[in-house]
Amino acid sequence: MGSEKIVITSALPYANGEIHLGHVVSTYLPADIYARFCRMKGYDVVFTCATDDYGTPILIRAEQEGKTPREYVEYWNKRDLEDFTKLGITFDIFYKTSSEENLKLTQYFFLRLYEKGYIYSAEVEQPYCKNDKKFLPDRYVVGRCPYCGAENQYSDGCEVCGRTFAAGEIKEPKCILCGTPPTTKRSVHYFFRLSQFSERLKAWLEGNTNLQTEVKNYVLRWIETGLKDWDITRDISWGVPIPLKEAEGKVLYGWFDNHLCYISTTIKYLEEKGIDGKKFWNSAKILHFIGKDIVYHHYLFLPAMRMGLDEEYALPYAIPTRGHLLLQGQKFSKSRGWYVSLREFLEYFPADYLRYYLASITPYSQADVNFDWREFAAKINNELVANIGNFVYRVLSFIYSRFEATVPQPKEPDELDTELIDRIKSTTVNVGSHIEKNELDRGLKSIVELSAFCNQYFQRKEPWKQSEKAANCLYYSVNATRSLAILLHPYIPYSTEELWRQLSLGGKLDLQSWDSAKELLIKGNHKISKPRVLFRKIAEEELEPWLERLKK
Ligand code: B3M
Ligand code: ZN
Repeated sequence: MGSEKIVITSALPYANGEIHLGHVVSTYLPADIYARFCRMKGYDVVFTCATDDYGTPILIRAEQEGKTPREYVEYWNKRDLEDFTKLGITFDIFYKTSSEENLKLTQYFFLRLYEKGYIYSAEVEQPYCKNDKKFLPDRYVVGRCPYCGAENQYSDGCEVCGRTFAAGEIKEPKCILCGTPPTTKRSVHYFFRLSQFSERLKAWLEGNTNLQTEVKNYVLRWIETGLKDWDITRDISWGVPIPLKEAEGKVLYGWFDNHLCYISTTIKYLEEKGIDGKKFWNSAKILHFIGKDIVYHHYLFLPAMRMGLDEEYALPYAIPTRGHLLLQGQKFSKSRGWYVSLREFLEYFPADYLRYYLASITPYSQADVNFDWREFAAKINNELVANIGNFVYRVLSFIYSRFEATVPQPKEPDELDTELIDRIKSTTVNVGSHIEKNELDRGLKSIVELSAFCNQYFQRKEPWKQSEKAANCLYYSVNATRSLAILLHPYIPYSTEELWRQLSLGGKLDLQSWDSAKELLIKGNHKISKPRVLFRKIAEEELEPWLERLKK
Protein backbone atom coordinates (compact mmCIF):
# COMPACT_ATOMS: atom_id res chain seq x y z
CA MET A 1 0.00 0.00 0.00
CA GLY A 2 0.98 3.62 0.26
CA SER A 3 4.02 3.22 2.49
CA GLU A 4 6.96 5.43 1.64
CA LYS A 5 9.45 3.91 -0.81
CA ILE A 6 13.15 4.38 -0.20
CA VAL A 7 16.09 3.36 -2.33
CA ILE A 8 19.40 3.49 -0.51
CA THR A 9 22.65 2.91 -2.32
CA SER A 10 26.17 2.99 -1.00
CA ALA A 11 29.11 3.71 -3.30
CA LEU A 12 30.28 0.58 -5.07
CA PRO A 13 33.64 -0.73 -3.88
CA TYR A 14 36.13 -1.45 -6.64
CA ALA A 15 36.53 -5.20 -6.92
CA ASN A 16 40.24 -5.01 -6.33
CA GLY A 17 41.10 -4.93 -2.69
CA GLU A 18 40.10 -5.32 0.88
CA ILE A 19 37.45 -3.25 2.57
CA HIS A 20 39.05 -1.13 5.26
CA LEU A 21 37.74 1.11 7.99
CA GLY A 22 37.92 4.13 5.70
CA HIS A 23 35.26 2.67 3.42
CA VAL A 24 33.07 1.84 6.37
CA VAL A 25 32.99 5.29 7.91
CA SER A 26 31.81 7.41 5.02
CA THR A 27 29.58 5.05 3.18
CA TYR A 28 28.53 1.60 4.36
CA LEU A 29 27.85 2.20 8.02
CA PRO A 30 25.82 5.40 7.57
CA ALA A 31 23.81 3.78 4.78
CA ASP A 32 23.14 0.70 6.90
CA ILE A 33 22.05 2.66 9.97
CA TYR A 34 19.74 4.66 7.77
CA ALA A 35 18.37 1.55 6.05
CA ARG A 36 17.73 -0.28 9.32
CA PHE A 37 15.96 2.76 10.71
CA CYS A 38 13.78 3.12 7.61
CA ARG A 39 12.77 -0.54 7.78
CA MET A 40 11.75 -0.13 11.42
CA LYS A 41 9.72 2.92 10.42
CA GLY A 42 7.81 0.61 8.12
CA TYR A 43 9.08 2.17 4.88
CA ASP A 44 9.47 0.05 1.81
CA VAL A 45 13.26 -0.09 1.57
CA VAL A 46 15.68 -1.39 -1.02
CA PHE A 47 19.31 -1.15 0.05
CA THR A 48 21.53 -1.74 -2.94
CA CYS A 49 25.22 -2.28 -3.46
CA ALA A 50 27.53 -4.06 -5.91
CA THR A 51 31.16 -4.35 -6.75
CA ASP A 52 32.56 -1.92 -9.29
CA ASP A 53 34.14 -4.42 -11.63
CA TYR A 54 35.45 -2.47 -14.58
CA GLY A 55 38.31 -0.10 -14.99
CA THR A 56 41.99 -0.19 -15.76
CA PRO A 57 43.28 -0.83 -12.20
CA ILE A 58 41.33 -4.07 -12.11
CA LEU A 59 42.53 -5.10 -15.52
CA ILE A 60 46.11 -4.34 -14.53
CA ARG A 61 45.86 -6.33 -11.31
CA ALA A 62 44.18 -9.28 -12.99
CA GLU A 63 46.93 -9.31 -15.62
CA GLN A 64 49.56 -9.21 -12.90
CA GLU A 65 47.96 -12.11 -11.05
CA GLY A 66 47.50 -14.17 -14.18
CA LYS A 67 43.73 -14.30 -13.82
CA THR A 68 40.98 -13.31 -16.19
CA PRO A 69 39.37 -10.06 -15.08
CA ARG A 70 36.13 -11.94 -14.49
CA GLU A 71 37.74 -14.46 -12.16
CA TYR A 72 39.51 -11.66 -10.41
CA VAL A 73 36.40 -9.57 -9.73
CA GLU A 74 34.36 -12.56 -8.67
CA TYR A 75 36.87 -13.29 -5.93
CA TRP A 76 36.58 -9.76 -4.54
CA ASN A 77 32.82 -9.65 -4.90
CA LYS A 78 32.50 -12.68 -2.65
CA ARG A 79 35.07 -11.47 -0.16
CA ASP A 80 33.66 -7.98 0.15
CA LEU A 81 30.19 -9.30 0.80
CA GLU A 82 31.52 -11.59 3.54
CA ASP A 83 33.21 -8.65 5.24
CA PHE A 84 30.17 -6.42 4.99
CA THR A 85 27.96 -9.17 6.34
CA LYS A 86 30.19 -9.60 9.39
CA LEU A 87 29.85 -5.92 10.09
CA GLY A 88 26.08 -6.34 10.01
CA ILE A 89 25.56 -4.39 6.78
CA THR A 90 22.15 -5.45 5.51
CA PHE A 91 22.17 -4.96 1.77
CA ASP A 92 19.03 -6.28 0.16
CA ILE A 93 21.14 -7.02 -2.87
CA PHE A 94 24.88 -7.04 -3.48
CA TYR A 95 25.50 -7.45 -7.16
CA LYS A 96 28.06 -6.36 -9.76
CA THR A 97 28.58 -3.74 -12.42
CA SER A 98 29.69 -6.46 -14.85
CA SER A 99 26.22 -8.03 -14.82
CA GLU A 100 24.09 -8.66 -17.87
CA GLU A 101 21.43 -6.31 -16.45
CA ASN A 102 23.88 -3.48 -16.07
CA LEU A 103 25.33 -4.04 -19.51
CA LYS A 104 21.86 -3.67 -21.00
CA LEU A 105 20.94 -0.56 -19.07
CA THR A 106 24.32 1.05 -19.79
CA GLN A 107 24.09 0.41 -23.52
CA TYR A 108 20.54 1.74 -23.45
CA PHE A 109 21.70 4.95 -21.78
CA PHE A 110 24.54 5.29 -24.26
CA LEU A 111 22.27 4.89 -27.28
CA ARG A 112 19.62 7.26 -25.97
CA LEU A 113 22.20 9.93 -25.19
CA TYR A 114 23.86 9.36 -28.56
CA GLU A 115 20.57 9.69 -30.48
CA LYS A 116 19.81 12.90 -28.66
CA GLY A 117 23.15 14.36 -29.57
CA TYR A 118 24.52 14.33 -26.03
CA ILE A 119 27.31 12.03 -27.11
CA TYR A 120 29.59 12.78 -30.06
CA SER A 121 32.72 11.18 -31.41
CA ALA A 122 36.05 12.76 -32.19
CA GLU A 123 39.46 11.51 -33.13
CA VAL A 124 41.90 12.17 -30.35
CA GLU A 125 45.49 11.50 -29.52
CA GLN A 126 45.75 8.86 -26.84
CA PRO A 127 48.72 7.96 -24.71
CA TYR A 128 50.28 4.87 -26.19
CA CYS A 129 53.21 2.77 -25.08
CA LYS A 130 55.35 1.62 -28.00
CA ASN A 131 57.15 -0.73 -25.72
CA ASP A 132 54.02 -2.53 -24.50
CA LYS A 133 52.08 -1.91 -27.74
CA LYS A 134 49.06 -0.72 -25.78
CA PHE A 135 46.91 2.32 -25.35
CA LEU A 136 47.41 3.61 -21.85
CA PRO A 137 44.14 4.88 -20.42
CA ASP A 138 43.72 6.22 -16.87
CA ARG A 139 45.77 4.29 -14.40
CA TYR A 140 48.15 2.98 -16.99
CA VAL A 141 49.71 6.42 -16.72
CA VAL A 142 51.00 8.20 -13.62
CA GLY A 143 52.24 11.75 -13.28
CA ARG A 144 51.76 15.16 -11.67
CA CYS A 145 48.31 16.71 -11.17
CA PRO A 146 47.80 19.61 -13.61
CA TYR A 147 45.65 21.45 -11.05
CA CYS A 148 47.33 21.15 -7.67
CA GLY A 149 50.73 19.76 -8.62
CA ALA A 150 50.46 16.61 -6.46
CA GLU A 151 52.95 13.96 -7.59
CA ASN A 152 52.20 10.33 -8.36
CA GLN A 153 48.62 10.73 -9.48
CA TYR A 154 46.84 8.60 -12.03
CA SER A 155 45.99 10.25 -15.32
CA ASP A 156 42.21 10.23 -14.74
CA GLY A 157 42.03 12.23 -11.55
CA CYS A 158 43.82 13.54 -8.51
CA GLU A 159 43.32 12.00 -5.09
CA VAL A 160 44.67 15.12 -3.41
CA CYS A 161 42.50 17.88 -4.91
CA GLY A 162 39.63 15.69 -6.10
CA ARG A 163 39.59 16.98 -9.69
CA THR A 164 39.12 14.56 -12.55
CA PHE A 165 40.86 15.16 -15.84
CA ALA A 166 41.04 14.05 -19.43
CA ALA A 167 43.72 11.97 -21.09
CA GLY A 168 46.80 14.01 -21.86
CA GLU A 169 46.27 16.58 -19.12
CA ILE A 170 48.54 14.91 -16.58
CA LYS A 171 52.08 16.35 -16.31
CA GLU A 172 55.27 14.27 -16.73
CA PRO A 173 53.40 11.08 -17.68
CA LYS A 174 54.94 7.62 -17.34
CA CYS A 175 53.69 4.17 -18.40
CA ILE A 176 52.84 2.18 -15.29
CA LEU A 177 53.96 -1.08 -16.88
CA CYS A 178 57.45 -0.12 -18.03
CA GLY A 179 58.07 3.42 -16.78
CA THR A 180 58.75 5.03 -20.15
CA PRO A 181 56.99 8.25 -21.09
CA PRO A 182 54.11 7.38 -23.42
CA THR A 183 53.92 8.50 -27.02
CA THR A 184 50.54 9.14 -28.61
CA LYS A 185 48.40 7.41 -31.18
CA ARG A 186 45.11 8.50 -32.73
CA SER A 187 41.85 6.83 -31.78
CA VAL A 188 38.15 7.65 -32.15
CA HIS A 189 36.61 8.46 -28.78
CA TYR A 190 33.11 9.24 -27.64
CA PHE A 191 32.38 12.26 -25.47
CA PHE A 192 29.49 13.12 -23.23
CA ARG A 193 28.45 16.75 -23.49
CA LEU A 194 28.54 17.49 -19.79
CA SER A 195 28.96 21.17 -20.67
CA GLN A 196 25.43 21.26 -22.10
CA PHE A 197 23.96 20.40 -18.73
CA SER A 198 25.48 23.28 -16.77
CA GLU A 199 22.26 25.25 -16.47
CA ARG A 200 20.11 22.24 -15.62
CA LEU A 201 22.59 20.98 -13.09
CA LYS A 202 22.80 24.39 -11.50
CA ALA A 203 19.03 24.64 -11.23
CA TRP A 204 18.77 21.15 -9.79
CA LEU A 205 21.53 21.72 -7.24
CA GLU A 206 20.11 25.05 -6.15
CA GLY A 207 16.58 23.71 -5.93
CA ASN A 208 17.28 20.49 -4.07
CA THR A 209 17.23 21.41 -0.40
CA ASN A 210 18.19 17.90 0.71
CA LEU A 211 21.71 18.23 -0.64
CA GLN A 212 24.32 19.37 1.87
CA THR A 213 25.00 23.07 1.41
CA GLU A 214 28.77 22.87 1.75
CA VAL A 215 29.03 20.22 -0.97
CA LYS A 216 26.54 21.98 -3.18
CA ASN A 217 28.50 25.21 -3.00
CA TYR A 218 31.71 23.80 -4.23
CA VAL A 219 30.02 21.82 -6.97
CA LEU A 220 28.38 25.09 -8.06
CA ARG A 221 31.82 26.67 -8.18
CA TRP A 222 33.00 23.88 -10.50
CA ILE A 223 30.07 24.62 -12.77
CA GLU A 224 30.95 28.32 -12.77
CA THR A 225 34.50 27.62 -13.84
CA GLY A 226 33.09 25.69 -16.80
CA LEU A 227 32.34 21.98 -17.21
CA LYS A 228 34.30 20.05 -19.78
CA ASP A 229 32.94 17.35 -22.05
CA TRP A 230 33.77 13.98 -20.74
CA ASP A 231 35.64 11.23 -22.58
CA ILE A 232 33.68 8.05 -21.95
CA THR A 233 35.76 5.71 -24.12
CA ARG A 234 38.52 3.27 -23.29
CA ASP A 235 40.62 1.31 -25.77
CA ILE A 236 40.67 -1.83 -23.66
CA SER A 237 38.70 -5.06 -23.64
CA TRP A 238 37.32 -5.07 -20.08
CA GLY A 239 34.16 -2.96 -19.82
CA VAL A 240 30.75 -2.46 -21.36
CA PRO A 241 31.23 -2.55 -25.15
CA ILE A 242 30.16 0.63 -26.91
CA PRO A 243 27.07 -0.49 -28.80
CA LEU A 244 27.99 0.92 -32.19
CA LYS A 245 29.42 -1.04 -35.12
CA GLU A 246 32.12 1.51 -35.78
CA ALA A 247 33.25 1.38 -32.14
CA GLU A 248 34.34 -2.23 -32.09
CA GLY A 249 37.03 -3.01 -29.59
CA LYS A 250 36.16 0.01 -27.46
CA VAL A 251 34.45 -0.05 -24.10
CA LEU A 252 32.82 2.57 -21.92
CA TYR A 253 34.70 4.21 -19.10
CA GLY A 254 33.80 2.65 -15.73
CA TRP A 255 32.32 5.88 -14.45
CA PHE A 256 29.78 5.75 -17.25
CA ASP A 257 28.34 2.41 -16.15
CA ASN A 258 29.02 2.11 -12.42
CA HIS A 259 26.37 4.49 -11.10
CA LEU A 260 23.86 3.03 -13.54
CA CYS A 261 24.39 -0.16 -11.58
CA TYR A 262 22.49 1.47 -8.70
CA ILE A 263 19.49 1.46 -11.00
CA SER A 264 19.97 -1.88 -12.78
CA THR A 265 20.63 -3.71 -9.51
CA THR A 266 17.71 -2.18 -7.62
CA ILE A 267 15.40 -3.02 -10.50
CA LYS A 268 16.69 -6.58 -10.71
CA TYR A 269 16.02 -7.07 -7.01
CA LEU A 270 12.49 -5.73 -7.28
CA GLU A 271 11.58 -7.57 -10.48
CA GLU A 272 12.62 -10.85 -8.91
CA LYS A 273 10.01 -10.12 -6.28
CA GLY A 274 7.43 -9.43 -8.96
CA ILE A 275 7.48 -5.66 -8.42
CA ASP A 276 7.69 -3.13 -11.24
CA GLY A 277 11.24 -1.92 -10.61
CA LYS A 278 11.19 1.17 -12.74
CA LYS A 279 7.95 2.36 -11.23
CA PHE A 280 9.34 1.80 -7.75
CA TRP A 281 12.54 3.69 -8.59
CA ASN A 282 10.56 6.61 -9.93
CA SER A 283 8.30 6.90 -6.94
CA ALA A 284 10.98 6.37 -4.30
CA LYS A 285 13.11 8.69 -2.27
CA ILE A 286 16.57 7.84 -3.60
CA LEU A 287 19.64 8.35 -1.46
CA HIS A 288 23.17 7.73 -2.70
CA PHE A 289 25.62 7.47 0.22
CA ILE A 290 29.17 8.41 -0.77
CA GLY A 291 32.56 9.58 0.44
CA LYS A 292 33.71 13.05 -0.53
CA ASP A 293 36.30 11.81 -3.05
CA ILE A 294 33.53 10.96 -5.53
CA VAL A 295 31.48 14.13 -5.30
CA TYR A 296 32.33 15.21 -8.84
CA HIS A 297 30.91 12.02 -10.30
CA HIS A 298 27.78 11.89 -8.18
CA TYR A 299 26.76 15.53 -8.26
CA LEU A 300 27.53 16.11 -11.96
CA PHE A 301 27.90 13.03 -14.18
CA LEU A 302 25.23 11.00 -12.48
CA PRO A 303 22.43 13.61 -12.56
CA ALA A 304 23.44 14.87 -16.03
CA MET A 305 23.14 11.41 -17.52
CA ARG A 306 19.68 10.98 -16.04
CA MET A 307 18.71 14.46 -17.25
CA GLY A 308 19.88 13.47 -20.71
CA LEU A 309 17.15 10.81 -20.71
CA ASP A 310 14.58 13.34 -19.53
CA GLU A 311 14.62 11.73 -16.13
CA GLU A 312 13.24 8.47 -17.37
CA TYR A 313 15.01 7.28 -14.20
CA ALA A 314 14.53 9.69 -11.32
CA LEU A 315 17.27 11.85 -9.84
CA PRO A 316 18.37 11.36 -6.23
CA TYR A 317 16.55 12.93 -3.33
CA ALA A 318 19.83 13.26 -1.44
CA ILE A 319 23.50 12.34 -1.79
CA PRO A 320 24.74 12.00 1.79
CA THR A 321 28.43 12.81 1.59
CA ARG A 322 30.96 12.24 4.33
CA GLY A 323 34.66 12.78 4.86
CA HIS A 324 37.66 10.51 4.96
CA LEU A 325 38.86 8.49 7.89
CA LEU A 326 42.22 9.30 9.42
CA LEU A 327 44.05 6.80 11.57
CA GLN A 328 45.68 8.39 14.62
CA GLY A 329 45.53 11.72 12.81
CA GLN A 330 47.08 10.58 9.52
CA LYS A 331 45.72 9.56 6.14
CA PHE A 332 45.17 5.83 5.61
CA SER A 333 47.87 4.28 3.47
CA LYS A 334 48.06 0.61 2.79
CA SER A 335 51.58 0.77 1.43
CA ARG A 336 52.88 2.50 4.58
CA GLY A 337 51.01 0.07 6.85
CA TRP A 338 48.95 2.98 8.17
CA TYR A 339 45.85 1.00 7.70
CA VAL A 340 43.31 -1.28 9.38
CA SER A 341 41.33 -3.75 7.31
CA LEU A 342 37.76 -4.46 8.29
CA ARG A 343 38.35 -8.19 8.27
CA GLU A 344 41.25 -8.02 10.68
CA PHE A 345 39.54 -5.57 13.00
CA LEU A 346 36.59 -7.90 13.34
CA GLU A 347 38.84 -10.77 14.38
CA TYR A 348 39.62 -8.84 17.55
CA PHE A 349 36.62 -6.71 18.40
CA PRO A 350 32.86 -7.14 18.01
CA ALA A 351 31.23 -5.48 15.01
CA ASP A 352 29.03 -3.42 17.30
CA TYR A 353 32.07 -1.77 18.91
CA LEU A 354 33.20 -0.50 15.55
CA ARG A 355 29.71 0.55 14.55
CA TYR A 356 29.19 2.34 17.84
CA TYR A 357 32.49 4.18 17.81
CA LEU A 358 32.39 5.22 14.17
CA ALA A 359 28.75 6.29 14.32
CA SER A 360 29.45 8.42 17.36
CA ILE A 361 32.38 10.30 15.80
CA THR A 362 31.14 10.75 12.22
CA PRO A 363 29.24 13.97 11.55
CA TYR A 364 26.98 14.61 8.61
CA SER A 365 29.57 16.67 6.80
CA GLN A 366 32.69 16.41 4.77
CA ALA A 367 34.95 16.88 7.77
CA ASP A 368 37.48 14.09 8.12
CA VAL A 369 36.98 11.66 10.97
CA ASN A 370 39.84 10.47 13.14
CA PHE A 371 40.06 6.88 14.33
CA ASP A 372 42.01 7.01 17.56
CA TRP A 373 42.62 3.71 19.34
CA ARG A 374 42.53 5.22 22.84
CA GLU A 375 39.41 7.20 22.13
CA PHE A 376 37.86 4.02 20.74
CA ALA A 377 38.53 2.15 23.97
CA ALA A 378 37.37 5.09 26.09
CA LYS A 379 34.08 5.41 24.20
CA ILE A 380 33.38 1.70 24.52
CA ASN A 381 34.33 1.60 28.18
CA ASN A 382 32.58 4.80 29.26
CA GLU A 383 29.50 4.76 27.10
CA LEU A 384 28.70 1.23 25.98
CA VAL A 385 29.94 -0.55 29.09
CA ALA A 386 29.57 1.92 31.96
CA ASN A 387 26.46 3.71 30.78
CA ILE A 388 24.23 1.61 28.50
CA GLY A 389 25.49 -1.85 29.43
CA ASN A 390 25.47 -1.02 33.11
CA PHE A 391 21.88 0.18 33.13
CA VAL A 392 20.34 -2.69 31.22
CA TYR A 393 22.26 -5.36 33.10
CA ARG A 394 21.42 -3.80 36.42
CA VAL A 395 17.73 -3.71 35.61
CA LEU A 396 17.51 -7.21 34.22
CA SER A 397 19.62 -8.87 36.88
CA PHE A 398 17.65 -7.09 39.60
CA ILE A 399 14.38 -8.38 38.20
CA TYR A 400 15.89 -11.80 37.64
CA SER A 401 17.29 -12.28 41.12
CA ARG A 402 14.95 -10.27 43.34
CA PHE A 403 11.63 -10.64 41.54
CA GLU A 404 11.97 -14.21 40.28
CA ALA A 405 12.52 -12.97 36.73
CA THR A 406 9.07 -11.40 36.76
CA VAL A 407 8.35 -7.75 35.99
CA PRO A 408 6.47 -6.26 38.95
CA GLN A 409 3.05 -4.61 38.58
CA PRO A 410 3.38 -0.83 38.71
CA LYS A 411 1.40 1.61 40.81
CA GLU A 412 0.56 5.20 39.82
CA PRO A 413 3.69 6.86 38.39
CA ASP A 414 5.29 9.49 40.61
CA GLU A 415 7.04 12.61 39.31
CA LEU A 416 10.30 10.87 38.56
CA ASP A 417 8.56 7.99 36.77
CA THR A 418 6.69 10.53 34.68
CA GLU A 419 9.89 12.29 33.79
CA LEU A 420 11.33 8.98 32.57
CA ILE A 421 8.22 8.24 30.51
CA ASP A 422 8.39 11.70 28.94
CA ARG A 423 12.04 11.32 28.13
CA ILE A 424 11.49 7.96 26.47
CA LYS A 425 8.85 9.55 24.24
CA SER A 426 10.79 12.68 23.38
CA THR A 427 14.00 10.76 22.73
CA THR A 428 12.22 8.44 20.30
CA VAL A 429 10.95 11.43 18.37
CA ASN A 430 14.29 13.28 18.46
CA VAL A 431 16.42 10.36 17.45
CA GLY A 432 14.04 9.59 14.60
CA SER A 433 14.21 13.10 13.29
CA HIS A 434 18.00 13.16 13.57
CA ILE A 435 18.29 9.95 11.59
CA GLU A 436 15.82 11.19 8.96
CA LYS A 437 18.13 14.18 8.54
CA ASN A 438 21.13 11.87 8.42
CA GLU A 439 22.49 13.30 11.65
CA LEU A 440 23.35 9.83 12.85
CA ASP A 441 25.92 10.96 15.41
CA ARG A 442 23.42 13.31 17.02
CA GLY A 443 20.81 10.60 17.12
CA LEU A 444 23.20 8.33 18.96
CA LYS A 445 24.11 11.09 21.38
CA SER A 446 20.45 11.55 22.35
CA ILE A 447 20.18 7.83 23.08
CA VAL A 448 23.27 7.93 25.27
CA GLU A 449 21.75 10.85 27.17
CA LEU A 450 18.55 8.92 27.71
CA SER A 451 20.55 6.00 29.04
CA ALA A 452 22.49 8.29 31.38
CA PHE A 453 19.19 9.57 32.69
CA CYS A 454 17.98 6.00 33.16
CA ASN A 455 21.02 5.29 35.33
CA GLN A 456 20.27 8.32 37.47
CA TYR A 457 16.65 7.30 37.71
CA PHE A 458 17.58 3.84 38.94
CA GLN A 459 20.05 5.30 41.41
CA ARG A 460 17.58 7.80 42.79
CA LYS A 461 14.84 5.23 43.13
CA GLU A 462 17.06 2.96 45.25
CA PRO A 463 15.05 -0.19 44.54
CA TRP A 464 17.47 -2.23 46.67
CA LYS A 465 15.92 -0.65 49.74
CA GLN A 466 12.81 -2.70 48.97
CA SER A 467 10.72 0.39 49.48
CA GLU A 468 7.37 0.64 47.78
CA LYS A 469 9.19 2.48 45.00
CA ALA A 470 10.90 -0.68 43.82
CA ALA A 471 8.02 -2.03 41.75
CA ASN A 472 7.64 1.16 39.71
CA CYS A 473 11.36 1.50 39.33
CA LEU A 474 11.75 -1.95 37.82
CA TYR A 475 8.63 -1.71 35.73
CA TYR A 476 9.62 1.60 34.12
CA SER A 477 13.26 0.62 33.87
CA VAL A 478 12.54 -2.58 32.01
CA ASN A 479 10.35 -0.62 29.61
CA ALA A 480 13.15 1.89 29.16
CA THR A 481 15.42 -1.05 28.39
CA ARG A 482 13.04 -2.19 25.69
CA SER A 483 12.97 1.30 24.20
CA LEU A 484 16.75 1.52 24.29
CA ALA A 485 16.98 -1.79 22.45
CA ILE A 486 14.82 -0.43 19.65
CA LEU A 487 16.52 2.96 19.42
CA LEU A 488 19.99 1.48 19.47
CA HIS A 489 19.19 -1.29 17.04
CA PRO A 490 20.17 0.52 13.81
CA TYR A 491 23.51 1.37 15.41
CA ILE A 492 24.42 -1.83 17.27
CA PRO A 493 22.23 -4.59 15.85
CA TYR A 494 24.00 -7.61 17.35
CA SER A 495 23.95 -6.60 21.00
CA THR A 496 20.44 -5.24 20.82
CA GLU A 497 19.17 -8.50 19.29
CA GLU A 498 20.78 -10.25 22.25
CA LEU A 499 19.18 -7.79 24.65
CA TRP A 500 15.83 -8.47 22.98
CA ARG A 501 16.28 -12.19 23.70
CA GLN A 502 17.05 -11.44 27.34
CA LEU A 503 13.88 -9.39 27.54
CA SER A 504 12.09 -12.46 26.23
CA LEU A 505 9.80 -10.43 24.05
CA GLY A 506 9.67 -12.90 21.21
CA GLY A 507 10.01 -12.12 17.55
CA LYS A 508 12.94 -10.40 16.00
CA LEU A 509 13.97 -6.97 17.06
CA ASP A 510 14.47 -5.74 13.52
CA LEU A 511 10.80 -6.38 12.85
CA GLN A 512 9.66 -4.08 15.67
CA SER A 513 8.26 -0.70 14.84
CA TRP A 514 10.45 2.27 15.63
CA ASP A 515 7.55 4.30 16.97
CA SER A 516 6.66 1.58 19.45
CA ALA A 517 9.78 2.66 21.40
CA LYS A 518 7.59 5.46 22.77
CA GLU A 519 5.24 3.02 24.42
CA LEU A 520 5.44 0.94 27.58
CA LEU A 521 4.65 -2.43 26.10
CA ILE A 522 6.15 -4.69 28.76
CA LYS A 523 3.42 -5.41 31.26
CA GLY A 524 3.56 -6.49 34.85
CA ASN A 525 4.05 -10.27 35.30
CA HIS A 526 6.09 -10.56 32.10
CA LYS A 527 8.93 -13.04 32.58
CA ILE A 528 12.40 -12.22 31.35
CA SER A 529 15.31 -14.55 30.55
CA LYS A 530 18.56 -14.87 32.40
CA PRO A 531 20.56 -11.70 31.76
CA ARG A 532 24.09 -11.73 30.47
CA VAL A 533 26.59 -8.88 30.33
CA LEU A 534 26.37 -7.35 26.86
CA PHE A 535 29.63 -5.45 26.57
CA ARG A 536 33.08 -6.08 27.93
CA LYS A 537 35.69 -3.49 28.71
CA ILE A 538 38.64 -3.00 26.40
CA ALA A 539 41.89 -3.23 28.33
CA GLU A 540 44.86 -1.01 27.57
CA GLU A 541 46.94 -4.08 26.57
CA GLU A 542 44.55 -4.91 23.79
CA LEU A 543 45.45 -1.65 22.08
CA GLU A 544 49.17 -2.13 22.27
CA PRO A 545 49.69 -4.39 19.25
CA TRP A 546 47.69 -1.98 17.11
CA LEU A 547 49.58 1.06 18.33
CA GLU A 548 52.89 -0.78 18.10
CA ARG A 549 52.29 -1.42 14.41
CA LEU A 550 52.05 2.26 13.71
CA LYS A 551 55.44 2.95 15.29
CA LYS A 552 57.43 1.09 12.68
N1 B3M B 1 34.19 2.46 -7.16
C1 B3M B 1 35.05 4.68 -6.51
C2 B3M B 1 35.41 4.45 -5.11
O1 B3M B 1 35.30 3.36 -4.58
C3 B3M B 1 33.97 3.89 -7.14
C4 B3M B 1 32.62 4.22 -6.61
C5 B3M B 1 31.59 3.93 -7.60
S1 B3M B 1 30.04 4.43 -7.07
C6 B3M B 1 29.07 4.36 -8.43
O2 B3M B 1 35.84 5.40 -4.51
ZN1 ZN C 1 54.98 0.80 -21.13
